[in-house]
Amino acid sequence: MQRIKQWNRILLPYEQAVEELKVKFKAIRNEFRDMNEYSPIEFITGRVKKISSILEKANRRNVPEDRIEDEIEDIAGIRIMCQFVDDIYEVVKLIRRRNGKDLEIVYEKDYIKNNKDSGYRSYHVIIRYPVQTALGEKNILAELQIRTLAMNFWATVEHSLNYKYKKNIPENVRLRLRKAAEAAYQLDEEMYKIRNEIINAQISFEEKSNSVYEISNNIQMLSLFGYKEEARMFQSKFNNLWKNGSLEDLQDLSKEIKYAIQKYQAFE
Ligand code: 0O2
Ligand code: 0O2
Repeated sequence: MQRIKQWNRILLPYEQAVEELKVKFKAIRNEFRDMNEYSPIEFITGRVKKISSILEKANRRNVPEDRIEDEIEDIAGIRIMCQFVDDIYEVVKLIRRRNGKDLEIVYEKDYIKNNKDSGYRSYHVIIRYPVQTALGEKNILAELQIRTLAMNFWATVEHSLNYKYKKNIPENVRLRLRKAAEAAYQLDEEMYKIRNEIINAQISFEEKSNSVYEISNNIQMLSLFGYKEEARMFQSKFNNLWKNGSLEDLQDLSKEIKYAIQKYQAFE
């Protein structure tokens, strides 16, 4: 009982750190949203490890109780979920920019480029984080896990199966989990490709609209300046390109009309 009380006291700054870090990462997400910009952070969760799990991990790793706070790095854990793998590296950059300011990076582990045997993928950053307590500043270790929604789905299910089987998952299930991890990786890749195709299609649509707008305006201008024959000729060229022309064809026509306007202006 006394031991639990003592641990509850030890864990107080860890709870404070988790709350503060959640607020800080949520603030980053909200800033992007307020600027109407895409946020690399989808959502954040956090937890303080249960006392029983801390002691079990310490026991498994032969860590004496007075070394637990220095050697168990994930007593405070923050999980940052992203839509795409690229977003994970954006978040890592954001964290690195804060290194030496409100946190200190101890080390990083890239389980995306080097996934674990289980199939686990995520990016881990171990930080030292200062917490202001009633007794002064306390520096604690915290683990930031950054992963995509697909990685999180896989890790959550795998973690609960490990719990169910008390870490003795049958070999055939382990194999299927590895395959499922590969499927989650493929899903991340495919969603990223689809997203990029949509973004590129949007950019191309906007550029096409801009060219069409420019061409129509400039043809009208030619007509207003009295170059009706030329305006008719460009209008007919434009009518041919309007439905089937490529973006490059439209941009070339737009340049041609602008050049003609400059030429006629020079004569006036
Ligand atoms: P928002 O704006 O709704 O995303 P809290 O005390 O609320 O700060 P707590 O108690 O840790 O945080 O909550 P929890 O259950 O860990 O979830 C943290 C945030 O993640 C919550 O949002 C959840 O809505 C969100 N969340 C959890 N799972 C998912 C998920 O699968 N998809 C999405 N998109 N969000 C999820 P907030 O903090 O209320 O803010
Ligand atoms: P929790 O709170 O139950 O998630 P280890 O000694 O292998 O336990 P280590 O060396 O401290 O761990 O760090 P590691 O391997 O970098 O990862 C620590 C955390 O990453 C784990 O915490 C998990 O949250 C997550 N993780 C690592 N490998 C796997 C995996 O194969 N599957 C899943 N689902 N998660 C993994 P804990 O200790 O399990 O705590």
